[in-house]
Parts: sequence; structure tokens; C-alpha cells
Amino acid sequence: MPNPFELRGKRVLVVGLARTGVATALFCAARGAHVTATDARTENEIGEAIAPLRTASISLELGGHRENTFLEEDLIIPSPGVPADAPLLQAARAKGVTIWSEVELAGRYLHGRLIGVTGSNGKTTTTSMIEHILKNAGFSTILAGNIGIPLIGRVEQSSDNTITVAELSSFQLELIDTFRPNISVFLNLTSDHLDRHHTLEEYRRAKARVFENQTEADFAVLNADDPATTPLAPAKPRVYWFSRKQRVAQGAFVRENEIVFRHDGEEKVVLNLQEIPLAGAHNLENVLAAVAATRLAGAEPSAIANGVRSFAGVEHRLEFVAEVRGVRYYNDSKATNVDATLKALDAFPGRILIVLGGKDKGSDYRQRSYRARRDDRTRGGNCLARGALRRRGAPCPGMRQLRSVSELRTPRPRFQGTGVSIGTAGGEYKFRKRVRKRAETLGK
Ligand code: UMA
Repeated sequence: MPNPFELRGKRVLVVGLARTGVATALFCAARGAHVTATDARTENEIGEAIAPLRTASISLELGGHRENTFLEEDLIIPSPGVPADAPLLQAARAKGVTIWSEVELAGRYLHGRLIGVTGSNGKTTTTSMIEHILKNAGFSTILAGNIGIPLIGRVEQSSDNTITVAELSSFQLELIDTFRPNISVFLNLTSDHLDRHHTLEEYRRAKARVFENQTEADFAVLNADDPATTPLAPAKPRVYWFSRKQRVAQGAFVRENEIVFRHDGEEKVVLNLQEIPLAGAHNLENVLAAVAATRLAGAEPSAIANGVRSFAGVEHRLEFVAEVRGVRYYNDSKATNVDATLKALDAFPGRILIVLGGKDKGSDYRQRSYRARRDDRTRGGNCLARGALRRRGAPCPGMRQLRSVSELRTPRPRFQGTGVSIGTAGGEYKFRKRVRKRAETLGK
């Protein structure tokens, strides 16, 4: 156990009562802390998640937050969705109250090894793939984190033999203290979450904290092809690279038609590119990162190859939904930023209609506007932009503007042979859910 924090008798405030907050509050209460849980939503809005909190004798402050509570605590754990610079947290910080993210607390109780995966895009796919490969190679694994499973809820399952593979977001990393993955994976860095982090520099700093507590005994895996990532290579952990374009000194790369892993001058062929079941250059990067991480975790090349071959992909990530009158539909509603959407476009060789929408996270949409104007493949496509995104005139000139998800219809026959990618270039959970539902019912 790395660095347990004595919770017994401590006053702990948990802010936000969705997945993370509920799991955190129950975890702290079970270890003898005096827990208060607060949410801006009312009891009615939160619903059935409240019952187990009451059973665990957790004090509740619902329908808003009380400043005094924030100032009286020993420890505050805000949910990832609560901005770290929220005025109440600032006030508590100024008074010396410790504020950690849930992954910091979880990391202090987690047994076994930890692989932490971060980056702007590909986190969910790579995290799932690493876990899948290791599980198939015979390791005892735990899948958790930003992927939708709070890490703190999996701590009990960990043992000295487990390898936990955790997807880590900037929101989780910005409030760590001692959190230390044995293997960190940094996939790429593009503009995202600027509504929260304000500047790209702040966002980068939050993500790069994944390396902060790693030691010489640990590994860091980084993308050698991404100029925004390479300068982040840390000094202490042993650095391994992955690359589609160059033969790296240590790590995973492409040589002709094969993926090769090189370590201390020794090269091992892992698998043939044709064996990768996922489309797109971005997925090749995800596979290379997973090959490096799993090899460093001790999986044999043949087991890694088996794991990659049998990886079915991630739900809602360029997920094929149906083919109707020659038109293939893909649900890509996990693409929640500009870069992810562009990568999805690149993954389709033919003509394509795209449906976009979501929350404006302050990203630069000129990239896509440029592509949409220039690229015949997207002309005549549908575009669904909402709220601030619509007011900004973004993101898709030259495309038919839809007003709601329900307007999405099967394209006319002249679009036969076209793919339809349904994605959200911005975030917004509820909207994404509606888009997913629509995507799933299309063609039925
Ligand atoms: N809330 C307050 N006060 C505030 C703000 C929010 O009380 O000032 C409350 C809301 O009313 C709500 C709760 O906080 O009840 C929401 O918290 P949350 O958004 O953190 O929800 P969780 O379900 O705990 O989800 C979080 C992550 N959410 C975010 O990062 C926004 C999930 O990532 C993650 O899967 C989950 O923890 C488990 O680790 C989602 C996400 O969109 C998928 N992540 C971003 C991304 O991938 O781009 C980073």
C-alpha cells in the first residue's frame, strides 16, 4: 500500500453526487470519516443515489453548497465535474483545507500496479485495449477511471497481484498530490476543455502531472509523433516512445508492415498491421501505445498480438450501427472535441455525411470549417450545432443545419455508398446521450 491516509475521525466533504461523489462518500464513511456530501442538485434531481448515502449516515447538503461547510473540513474531494477554481474551493484552499481529487485518495489505498492513461484523444480506447490485452495474457486486471468507473470504487478489489488500468482526465490529475502510476501513458495533446482550464498551457500542466510522482523504477510512454507531447518527456521514469513514423530507440514503432517493440537494443516483432481490427491512423497510435505499455507490464509479444487481434473496440467510438439502403451509419458520440472528429473523418476513405453538435468548450473550429469547405466528402452533410456553438456560427459552413437530433433521417438514395458519422465535436453529457440513442435507433 503506497501512502494510506487515515480517514478515521476526519471531517471529509464530498462535492458532487454523481458517480465519483457517491463512490467517494461511501468509501470515506466505511473507513470511519465524518462525511458531508453536497450537490448543487436537489434530492429529487439526484434520485435513488441518495438512499445508500443516508444508510451510511452521511450528512447531506443538497440544492446548493454552504460556504461554512467548505471552511470547516479536514479534506475536500470535489468530483471531476466541479471546477478546481470554484470560489468555495478557493476559499477553503486559502484556509489551508486539503483538496484532492478522488484518484488521489484512491491511489493511496490501491494495491498492486497501476497503469495510468491520459491524453486528449484515444484514452478510452487505449485504456480498454491495455486492460483487454493484459487480461488475455493472464494478468489479474481492474479497469477504472474516467472511462466511467470511479477508481475509488475498485480499490477493494485490488491486491498485490492486480494491475489496475485507469483512464485519467485533466480534471482528475489537476488535484493530485502523491498519485503515482507505475506506467504512465501520454497519448497526445490537442486543445480541449478550455472552458475549464482557460488556457492550453494550464490544460497541459494538469495532464503532465501524471509524471510528477513517478520514480526511476517507473515507466512513461509518450507519442514521439506529436510535437505537443514530446517536450513533456519527464526526467525520472524510464521513457519509452511509440511512433507511426520513426524507429524509436526504446518503445513501439512501425517497420514496413509490422509493429516492433525495441528495448535495450533488442527488437521483437509483435504483430502485422493487417491484424489490427480498428480503422484509422489514430487507432494505430492507440495500438502502439498499448503494445508499449503491456510489454513494459510484462506481457509476451505473442500474447499482446492475440489481445490486439481480439479487441472489439469501444462502444460509441466509430461504432458501426447499421447499413440502410447502402448507407453505413457509425456512432461516434464519444468524439467530444475537434481533433477527435477530424480523426474520425480521416478514418473513412469515401464520401461521408457528418452530424455534429454538443457543447462549446472554447475550441477552435476553424480547422473543421476549413475541412468542411474544402472537403467534398462532407459537402451536403448535416450539422447539428447547439447553443453557444450555433451562435458562434460554428462548426460547419456549407452543411445543412439541423435543429434537433430527431431531424436526423436516413439519407436519400443518392447518398448510397456514403458513411454517416454521428459525433459530437463538443461535450455535454445529456446531449451525447440523446445523440447515442438516436444513432442506435437509426435504421431500425
Ligand atoms: N456539481 C456540483 N457543484 C458544482 C458542479 C457540479 O454539485 O459546482 C455536481 C452536479 O450537480 C452533479 C455532479 O457534480 O451531480 C457531477 O459530477 P461529475 O460531472 O464529476 O460526474 P461523475 O458522474 O462523477 O463523472 C466523473 C467524470 N465527469 C467529468 O469529468 C465531467 C466522468 O468523465 C468519469 O467517467 C466519472 O467521473 C468516473 O471517473 C466523463 C467526462 O466527460 C465521461 N470526462 C471528461 C472527458 O472525458 O472529456 C474529462
